Amino acid sequence: MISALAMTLCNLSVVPAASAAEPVKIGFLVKQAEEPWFQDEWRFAEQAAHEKGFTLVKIGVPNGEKMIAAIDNLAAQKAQGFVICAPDVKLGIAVERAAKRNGLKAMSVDDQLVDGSGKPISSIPHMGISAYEIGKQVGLGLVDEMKVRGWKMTEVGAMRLAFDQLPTARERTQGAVDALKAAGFPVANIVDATQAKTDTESAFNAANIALTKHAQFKHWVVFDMNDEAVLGTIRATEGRGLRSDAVIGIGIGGSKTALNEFAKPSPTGFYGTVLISPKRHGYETAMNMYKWITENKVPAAVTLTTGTLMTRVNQTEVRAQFGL
Ligand code: FCA
Repeated sequence: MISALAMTLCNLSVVPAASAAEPVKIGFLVKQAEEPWFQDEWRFAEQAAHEKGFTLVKIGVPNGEKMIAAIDNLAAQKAQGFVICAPDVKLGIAVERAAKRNGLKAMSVDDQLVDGSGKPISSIPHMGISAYEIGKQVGLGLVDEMKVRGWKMTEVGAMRLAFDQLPTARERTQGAVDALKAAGFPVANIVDATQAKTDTESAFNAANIALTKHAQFKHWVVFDMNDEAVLGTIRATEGRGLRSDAVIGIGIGGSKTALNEFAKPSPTGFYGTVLISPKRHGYETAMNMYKWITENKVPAAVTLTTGTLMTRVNQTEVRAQFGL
């Protein structure tokens, strides 16, 4: 009797131990692997992998086809889950289906996946930035620096680099527009330049067209969804002979794209960025996925992270606050 009970207990304890012993493998899929922000996310996800002893599989997924192939490939490699920033948030249902089909847990980072009607997909936990608030910080930073420079707002053009099909991009720039308006910036001076893609080159091209159309402004403030787009716009202003004292650009991100600009011997029009946390987005998402797999602890449905305005002057101290 006792030995039968002991056997049962022993068997019970063997079951979870056996599954826990299976090596944990987690995918980290990003839309633009060449962008420093995503490389930082990967680096911090690797840190979680080292700490917990799981394998991190990093895959760039620049389009839908590559994305589906990557998810199927993860399953073939016996991964248990993945974190994803998809190339297009409208691929949400496709991600959800591919994960289900393969028995993989999925969570999104940065860009929240949506269904056919544009509603966030609730079965996929998400970590993103508090886009509108961070956009407002950008706008306030621009207003403050215009005051420092003693600019007359009527002589200033505000360039919004737009990528409105991506909700987080739209919310970020809307926050900046609202902060400018609240400070009395003339609405008629706000110019939209639409990016075809969210990279520096697309921003450069879009900004060039807008600068040609609106040559009347003496000064410019520049804002958009990330540092890469501000950088492209700043290069376009330089190409038109606008000096750094005539342009104030504030990005969002704070990774190498911004740091390289701050490291130049003299300031450029890239005045600042709102630093956001690649550590939280990389380390924490990977860790949450690990706990979901090993402890069945489902991550929070939505986590939104904050940012802090960083310039070449306060960069060391702001980065330290973020553990960078
Ligand atoms: C989006 C952008 C990235 C970064 C991230 C937090 O995915 O494309 O540049 O800003 O959000």
